[in-house]
Amino acid sequence: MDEIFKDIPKIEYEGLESNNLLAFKHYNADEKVGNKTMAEHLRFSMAYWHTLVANGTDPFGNATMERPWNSLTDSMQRAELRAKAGFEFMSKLGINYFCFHDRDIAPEGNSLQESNKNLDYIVSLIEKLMEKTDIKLLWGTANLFSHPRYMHGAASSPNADVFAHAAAQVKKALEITSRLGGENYVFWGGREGYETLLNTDMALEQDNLARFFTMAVDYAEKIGFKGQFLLEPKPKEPTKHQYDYDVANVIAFLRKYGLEDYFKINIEANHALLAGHTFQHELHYARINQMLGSIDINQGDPLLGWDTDQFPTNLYATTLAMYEILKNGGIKPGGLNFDAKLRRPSFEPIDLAYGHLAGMDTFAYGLKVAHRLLEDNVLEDHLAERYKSYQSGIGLDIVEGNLDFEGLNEYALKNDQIINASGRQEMLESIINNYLIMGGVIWEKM
Ligand code: XUL
Ligand code: CO
Repeated sequence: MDEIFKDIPKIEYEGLESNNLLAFKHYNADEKVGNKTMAEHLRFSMAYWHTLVANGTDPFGNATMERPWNSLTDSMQRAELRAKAGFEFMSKLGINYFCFHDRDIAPEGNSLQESNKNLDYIVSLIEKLMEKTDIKLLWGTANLFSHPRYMHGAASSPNADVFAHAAAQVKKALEITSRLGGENYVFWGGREGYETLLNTDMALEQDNLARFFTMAVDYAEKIGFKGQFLLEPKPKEPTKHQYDYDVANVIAFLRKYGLEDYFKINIEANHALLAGHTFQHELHYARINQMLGSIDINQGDPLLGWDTDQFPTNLYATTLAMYEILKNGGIKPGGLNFDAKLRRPSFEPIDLAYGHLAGMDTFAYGLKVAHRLLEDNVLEDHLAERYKSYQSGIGLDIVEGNLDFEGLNEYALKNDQIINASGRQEMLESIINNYLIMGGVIWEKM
C-alpha cells in the first residue's frame, strides 16, 4: 500500500541517550514493568475523531490542518483514505487499539439507510486493515450530538422520534462494534443534559436515559456482543448541566436504575478537571467502587474552562493516574484512549506523531514511577500508619460493628485526652517529587 503520511517515520524506542525527537525515550512496548509489558499495561488507543477527523476549526476560524485527504471532495473517498491513513499511523506509532464514533468512520447519508450503507462499506475496509495490522478496536460509540436533530438531546430529547432515531443509531453502532471485535462500547452524554429547568422535565429525561441504556444492554445480549459497557462522565459542555456529571453522579444514576452490574466508567482526565476534581480523584472514586473501566487520557488547561483535549504531558498527573490503575489490578478490557487533539497552529501531519509520542512517553514514565512507588510501599505504609487506630481496640470495635453511640459515649467520657498525628502532606509531596526525578535520571542504576 502506498505510504500516506510520508513525513512520519516508524517511531522506535531509543531511550534517554537519544537526541532523536521522533523516538520514544520511555515507552518501550516489550519492556516489563512488574509482571506485564508496557504495552499490556498501557493499551494505548488512537481516537479516530481527533486524529483523523479534527481539522482545526474553532469558533473564530476555519480549518487549518494539512491532511492528505483535504483535496478529495467525495466524502466516501475521504473516509477510505482516512481509514488507510489511520492504520498506517497507528502502525508507525505502535498504537495497538483505536476508538471511533459511527460518524467518524463514514459520512452520514441523506437517510438512515444510506448512513448504514456507508458504514457497512467502511467497516469492511476497516476489518481488512485490522486483520493486516493486528490492530484492535478498544471501543465503538455513536455520535448522538452533532446532527441538528439532536439539538435537545438524544435519549433525553423531549421528542420521542429523536429517541427512536438515536436507538436505531446505537443498534447499528453496537452491531459494527461487535463485528469488529470491540472490547468495550461507550456512551458519553453528548447533549444528554439541559440548559434551563424552565423547559425541562428532568425526571422523565433521566428515566428515558435509563430506558435507553437498558435497551442497549438487552440488544447487546441478543446479538452476542461480549464487550464491556462504559459511561463517560462530563459535567458541562455541550449542555450547561450534563446528566453524567462525574463519577459519583454516574454511580448513583446506575444504582438508581439497577444498571450498575452492566456498566463501568470511562474516565476522561479533562472532564475530571471540569467537574472540579483531579483525574486521580475520579479514578480513585471509581476504583474503590469497582467501577473503573477505561480512561481517556487527554489533559486540560486549568486557565481555560472548556474541554481543550490536549495531549497529556504532565508527569505528575500520569504518575498518580497509573498509581490508581496499578492499584486497580490494571485497566483491561479498557485501555488508554487518547481523546486528544492538536492545537490549531500545530497543523502539519508530523505534529500528530509528536503529540502521540509525547503522550505515550509521559504515561510510560508515569507507569514506571507509580510501579516503583508501589513496590516500595511509600504511600501504603504511610496510610497503614495513619489509620492504625482502626486495627485494634476501640477502632476495631467500630469497624466490626460492635459499638453504638451509647458505647462510644462511654468510651469517650473515659478517653477525652485526644492525641493526633501529623498528616505529613508536604513530606509525601516531596517524596513523590524525588521518585519522579529519580525515575528518569538514574532509573537504570536503581
Ligand atoms: C467529549 C468526549 C467524547 C467521548 C466519546 O468530550 O470526550 O469524545 O470520549 O464520545
Ligand atoms: Co472522551
